[in-house]
Amino acid sequence: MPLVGIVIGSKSDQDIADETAKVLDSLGISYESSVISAHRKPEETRNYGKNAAGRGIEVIIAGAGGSAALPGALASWTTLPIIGVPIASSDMNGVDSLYTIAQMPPGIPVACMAIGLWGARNAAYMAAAILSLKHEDVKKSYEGYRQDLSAS
Ligand code: RP5
Repeated sequence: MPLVGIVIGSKSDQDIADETAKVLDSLGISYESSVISAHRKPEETRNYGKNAAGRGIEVIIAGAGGSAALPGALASWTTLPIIGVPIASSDMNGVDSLYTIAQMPPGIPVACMAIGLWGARNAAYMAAAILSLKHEDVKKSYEGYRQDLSAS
């Protein structure tokens, strides 16, 4: 059963999901990947958010571009930690998505990463940090990565 659910708002966001998946693979963290649009597939968005915890998902990474409702919409259906990645798919180059994801009103938080590939990578590391609180194997691989980073 995967620990992390990667969700993107469109197939056109795939490079962001791939970048996150690459980091999760390098840390040995299990994940699943889905394409669900908050505005084109509202029912699927609800079902994913409602059922994720019951399926064993512990962290959701949600990437979306434009007026990026997906991370907040998922957060409205679950108390799992949601990590949002703003994607530069519009003429505003992701600043629109950054503001959308970061500016969640109090009570329904979304952790907002950097725009684009940096954010995609950091979303995986943030997931690792959260999972490290409970999973000793993840803690070991994430701490190992941090030590290697420091040494390099
Ligand atoms: C958002 O709108 C998606 O996350 C994507 O970044 C952007 C454009 O989507 P497409 O028109 O390429 O499907 O919903």
